[in-house]
Amino acid sequence: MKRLLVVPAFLATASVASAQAVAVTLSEWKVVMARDTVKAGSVTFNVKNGGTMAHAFYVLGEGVAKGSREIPARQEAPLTLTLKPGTYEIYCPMSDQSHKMAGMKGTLVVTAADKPAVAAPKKKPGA
Ligand SMILES: [Cu+2]
Repeated sequence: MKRLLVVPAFLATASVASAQAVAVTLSEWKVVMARDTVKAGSVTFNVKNGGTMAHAFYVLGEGVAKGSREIPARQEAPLTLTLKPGTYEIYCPMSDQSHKMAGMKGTLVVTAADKPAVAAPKKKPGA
């Protein structure tokens, strides 16, 4: 029996502090995202094809219509998008969307970016 060596992809992607990374795993016939809610801004999807045939990852909504390249089985590809708040459809666009119809789809919710955690100091009256 062969053992699979799994190297965490996120170890290499922490260069930009504000960027969010979402691990995505494609297989027959699912799209599994490490999280389905992100904050508005730059989001990098680290898309891994864990299946046995080629898949891809596509994001549609709020004026965004972009996808990864076609990813051969057992390979990975990153996809970085700038997303604004809203609801996005994610799916595999392969084979005339028959993969999507087979279940490779999901929903991504983008929330407004964080407000500053610390409130601005109040001005003292009459200062
Ligand atoms: Cu697919």
